Amino acid sequence: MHVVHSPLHARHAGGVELHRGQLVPSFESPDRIDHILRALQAANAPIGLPRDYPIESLHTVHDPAFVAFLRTAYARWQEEGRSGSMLPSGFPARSLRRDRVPEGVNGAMGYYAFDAGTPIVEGTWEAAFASARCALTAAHLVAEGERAAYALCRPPGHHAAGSVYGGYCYLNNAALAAQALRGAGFARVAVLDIDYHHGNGTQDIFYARGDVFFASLHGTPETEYPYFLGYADERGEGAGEGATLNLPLPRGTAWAAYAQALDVALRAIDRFGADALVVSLGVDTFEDDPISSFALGTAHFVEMGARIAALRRPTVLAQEGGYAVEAIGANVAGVLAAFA
Ligand code: Q9C
Ligand code: ZN
Repeated sequence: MHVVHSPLHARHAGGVELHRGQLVPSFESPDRIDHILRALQAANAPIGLPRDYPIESLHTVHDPAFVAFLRTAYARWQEEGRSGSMLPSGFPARSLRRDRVPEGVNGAMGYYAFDAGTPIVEGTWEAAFASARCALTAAHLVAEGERAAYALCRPPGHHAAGSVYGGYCYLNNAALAAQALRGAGFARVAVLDIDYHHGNGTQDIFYARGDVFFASLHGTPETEYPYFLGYADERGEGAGEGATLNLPLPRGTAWAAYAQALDVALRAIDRFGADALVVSLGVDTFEDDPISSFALGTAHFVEMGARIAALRRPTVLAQEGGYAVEAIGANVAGVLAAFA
């Protein structure tokens, strides 16, 4: 199975995040990718660079003004004499909704972000755009006839909506891949999000659409990030009514309950009649993940991949989270094994 990877991911480095009241080095670190690459090289997977795409190819799911903000934000920050990580400190919360982008870069940052855990550093744009190109390339490989392709995306994407970033995500790689598959002629596309955290961005992008099904298994938003979306009663709206399926699970969920929920999601995708599948592949469901609370072991990721591959749909897998760096390679390779 083709792996698409760009070394430009490493340009996104050195960021800090607000974590339990402290500024700490970002859990979403470049060495995650080194570990995944090593595991995939050991499995003899063919690894290639992403193709070139113009910035406009991001506008299939993202607002052009939002993309321009991400592209120019760090230069604007430097013009104000600052360095290090950009983090927002004020947000248009429920009582401040004017839906107006402030002129200054600090206000604009708060307008577009939804947390103080997603730093923009000097190389963030380059890395995020390269990550999106990995997903687009994987989608086009599948459109050209590959049975499956894996985009080694970093930074991840599923928390980013059309004009909102957060949760370590800037551009929504999985949504870009799903939309590219639609554009290539797959009439019905399903996104299966198995990251520990709810894929609020992907859900939002496709919420009112009946042609893209979104199914997600995740830690319940009652206690888990991103807190405000991912409840079971979110089922889509308008033409998308019934095309969103949320399966929130309690902290501590282990394989037996997880596997049952996974089968519910897979049956729904099958019933939807998906012509192609995008998997938001987070492995932060691992028992030793430092910021998550499920209890899956490395062997369970192999079983997970086998069940997903049994859907027998042309499949793009895009890397999302996973922060237990020592195990991330084995866990990702475990899911991918059934697609090899
Ligand atoms: N600072 C993904 O897995 N955590 N994103 C906020 C700790 C944010 C996870 C509290 C977790 C985002 C792609
Ligand atoms: Zn996650």
